[in-house]
Amino acid sequence: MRIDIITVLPELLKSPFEASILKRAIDKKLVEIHLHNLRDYSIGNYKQVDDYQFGGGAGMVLMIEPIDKCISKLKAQREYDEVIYMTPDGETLNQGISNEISLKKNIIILCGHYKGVDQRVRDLFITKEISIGDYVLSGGELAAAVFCDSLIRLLPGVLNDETSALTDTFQDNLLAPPVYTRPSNYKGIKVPEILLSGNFPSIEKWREDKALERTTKKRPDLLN
Ligand code: 6GU
Repeated sequence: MRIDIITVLPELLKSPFEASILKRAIDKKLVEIHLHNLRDYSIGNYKQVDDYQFGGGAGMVLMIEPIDKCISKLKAQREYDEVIYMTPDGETLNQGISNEISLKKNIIILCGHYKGVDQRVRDLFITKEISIGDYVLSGGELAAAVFCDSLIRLLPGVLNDETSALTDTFQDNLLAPPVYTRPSNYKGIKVPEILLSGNFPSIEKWREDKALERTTKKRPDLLN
């Protein structure tokens, strides 16, 4: 998979890909992340990428021309399956969307900023709009990092058996069951005995029961 990210703040998007699972995925060439600084496509001497909105009102709007230049240059080099705009008024991200997008080959992610982008960018170039929840971030960069993490960990070869995505919370619309590690008795607080029994069918049954119990209690909306 190849992900091209267009942003006015590429610095904000460097570190998430420089550690742990995401770094390993890049090192193993399972994913390519290409950051594009929108300012490199700006017009005029001031490197302008945003302007006041027509009709008045507070907040700057990202202009269409630099975005058009950047997207057109990328599209001239390869085919893209999706051009995704990160915005709080997009579709709320969930595991199903991540599963679907993780199967794509090439995607562009445009990070919104300030008051957003000129509506014509959305009308002309964007194939999907994604939000990561009902709260407002200063820009789409951290949301893009969250989205990319959710995609990359699903790519074949990124996770080992031990951290398999198949047992994740949400992958089957259930929260994950409780987990424990050593010591089995900490100041008198004991690990559930079943987990020490070596009886794997019973352990599996216990985990399923606990997953359902936890989901019923904490996220009953997932069971519908
Ligand atoms: Cl994608 N962008 C911004 N600016 N805020 C958000 C968001 C995105 N998702 C939730 N809040």
